[in-house]
Amino acid sequence: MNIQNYLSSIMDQVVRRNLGEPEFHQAVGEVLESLEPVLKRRPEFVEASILERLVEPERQIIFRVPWVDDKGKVQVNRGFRIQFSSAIGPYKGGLRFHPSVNAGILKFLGFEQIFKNSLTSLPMGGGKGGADFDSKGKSDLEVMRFCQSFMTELSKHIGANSDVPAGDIGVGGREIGYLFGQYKRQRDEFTGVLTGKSLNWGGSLIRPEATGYGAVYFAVDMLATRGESLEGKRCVISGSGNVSQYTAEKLIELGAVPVTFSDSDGTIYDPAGIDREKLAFVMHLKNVRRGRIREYAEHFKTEYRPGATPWDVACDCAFPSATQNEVDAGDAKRLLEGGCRLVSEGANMPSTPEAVELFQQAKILYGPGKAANAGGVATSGLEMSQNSMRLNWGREEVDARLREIMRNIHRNCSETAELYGSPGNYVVGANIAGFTKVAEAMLDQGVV
Ligand code: NDP
Ligand code: 2IT
Repeated sequence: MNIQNYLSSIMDQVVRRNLGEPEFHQAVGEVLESLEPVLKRRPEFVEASILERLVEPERQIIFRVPWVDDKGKVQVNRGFRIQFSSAIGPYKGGLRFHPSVNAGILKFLGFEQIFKNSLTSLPMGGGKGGADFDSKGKSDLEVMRFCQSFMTELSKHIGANSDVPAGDIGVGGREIGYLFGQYKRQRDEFTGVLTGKSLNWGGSLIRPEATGYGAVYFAVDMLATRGESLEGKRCVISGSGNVSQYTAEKLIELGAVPVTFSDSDGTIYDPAGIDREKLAFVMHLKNVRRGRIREYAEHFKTEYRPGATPWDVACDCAFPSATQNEVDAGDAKRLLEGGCRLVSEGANMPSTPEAVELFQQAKILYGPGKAANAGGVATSGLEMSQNSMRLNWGREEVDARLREIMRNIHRNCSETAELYGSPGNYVVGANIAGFTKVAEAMLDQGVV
């Protein structure tokens, strides 16, 4: 059989079955493009229709989330959980609360999560969920009532051994607390059903830091292949949430110079560099006061670019850490022209296919999200282990495990890319390595 025709027939089917879901088509397309060489070597995957099965979520749950706002008015949101693949472990993946959330976006995220989780080497399947809820401008009590209503339905479908959600955009420590409280109340169970919990009720040290730290560790390992380090490198970061903040923290620790943060309103550019003190201001601004990044520029008297992204700031390294498709072909060109030689993706699918193509043509170090940001979910896996054992590891132990996991992901992606004839191509390496383990598990488990 002609593998290319086979792959396009699968893509056609995905588009037909999931009309109007461009992000999902994009995520599937990017993976399928990498798989030709592995399907040639492993015809048993084609015979067993592994791909046809893998692109169809095992289960999709969509539910109404009614809640009462502070004025006493009933509001209704739509909640989702996409249980994509349980081939190698319980469904695992975050919850996103953002007005843009829809089935297609969560399917793209759930699909990516399958391969990312496989790369971590921990036993976790892929899933994602969330709601089209906008927490901006909502009071704590409104957020709590929303979370309680959301969990009232979600709790029927998740469990410590079946599906373990965590945070993502719009879901941080505060939301995980409210969600966990409601789960416990409904099920009368104190179990590790969510990760990203607070430390004194089952959370893991380093989980808040893990995605950002991991994206920087991945950058360190990519740079090492060219005999370079992060020391003195000027770095642009997008977003100013969880991933962006801890990316900056680790960069500062390693002697690099972060110079930007952004949010959906604009970008701050601080040519003198964001240091520990300025980062503490951002953490308080974003995590406690829940304000806008513009205030950084007002406070530290630096530049604020309303409506802009950070990609036209000259840099050595870029860490896209906000959202999908935030770097397009024009942005990629500007980054390359500004001297950027490394992109490590803290966000999921932040670069469009055209941008990825440009990075690869320019032969810069390009770490795709499913490899570079896997540290977050990996540390969620470590939180699950600690919950099962009912004990807590120390900070250094968890960080050492995270470091080791990121090193192994880097090595696995590199070696796999080399083995399949695309040395230095972390996209091919991540897709093939992540896929092969899941495909083999599916073969072992029969037609399910
Ligand atoms: P947060 O909610 O903490 O922060 C999100 C940041 O991105 C905010 O600054 C937000 O700005 C900005 N942002 C979100 N959506 C948009 C948009 N449509 N346009 C412009 N800016 C936007 O989320 P996280 O830091 O947790 O997540 C960031 C990215 O990292 C996401 O892609 C997520 O999927 C990915 N990720 C997260 C992991 C985790 O452990 N948290 C793990 C792996 C990946 P504003 O406040 O204005 O909305
Ligand atoms: O995209 C992701 O990997 C996450 N949002 C983290 C998922 C998790 O289960 O920790």
